[in-house]
Amino acid sequence: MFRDVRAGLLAAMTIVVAAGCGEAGRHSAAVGREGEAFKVSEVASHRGPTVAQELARLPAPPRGRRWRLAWQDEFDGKSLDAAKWEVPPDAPRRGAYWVRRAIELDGHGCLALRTFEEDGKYYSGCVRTRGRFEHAFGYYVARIRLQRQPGHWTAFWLMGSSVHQVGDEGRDGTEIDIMEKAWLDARVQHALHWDGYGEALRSAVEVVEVPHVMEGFHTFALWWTPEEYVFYVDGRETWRTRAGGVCQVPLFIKLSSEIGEWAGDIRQADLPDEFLVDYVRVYDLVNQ
Ligand SMILES: [Ca+2]
Repeated sequence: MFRDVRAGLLAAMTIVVAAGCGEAGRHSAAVGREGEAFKVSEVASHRGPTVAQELARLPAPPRGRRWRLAWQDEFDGKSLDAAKWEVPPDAPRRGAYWVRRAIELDGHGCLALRTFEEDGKYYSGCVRTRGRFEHAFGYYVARIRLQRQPGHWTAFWLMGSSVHQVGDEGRDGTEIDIMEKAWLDARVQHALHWDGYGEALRSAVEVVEVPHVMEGFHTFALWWTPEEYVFYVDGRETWRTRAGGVCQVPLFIKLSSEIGEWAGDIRQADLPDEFLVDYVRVYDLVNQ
């Protein structure tokens, strides 16, 4: 994914800390920018929300419309569902490698993308829904526990082949980075890239601060409409933009970990490290 760092408006965010993937764990209350405490989780088991619970928390739909689940993977099985996800062929990626053996289900309801070192070479992984689920508009959400070590960055993003086309701004294809995490502090990046990756490349980037984002699981989401993009962390709006004219074509979902200096020095990392994804869900607006 293209990397372009711009210091952005810092948005103080609330947190939801909970152990995930079905494991019991701790959770804690959080205080938002306005000082109000938010109820953390009504889920006694400390699991993430069910679809029914999440539906009740989604942003209010426009009048006469309601949300309906369009696609999901809860990662509850023993192996990655090949009907939902494509794994790119093992290949070099930015001086390291994306390999299939970096990808597994952890047996506790999560997809694990592992970053590891062998014989001085570094490996990480990527999965994508290309050719399986390519979709325009809707509410895209993933529940994630971020990496712990420096030198690699994780991302939940949308991509399509038409992003490489130059012209018509981002309407004919935009890389939408719902979450990029290159830092081990509170910063989270949202980004849009369009008109290819050459001289015509245009980008819009927002960096927000999410206290305690490095602890436990958090949801990262995008509400993509024909008119605008709205980004969320833990259900709280973090960025709203129409940059690039808003993509009007279907995109596929990607989850990835990449090695690079943007995220620090991988040689300082205590490996293996992992990036856990409890679920990815996509909701559509439909008529009531
Ligand atoms: Ca799960």
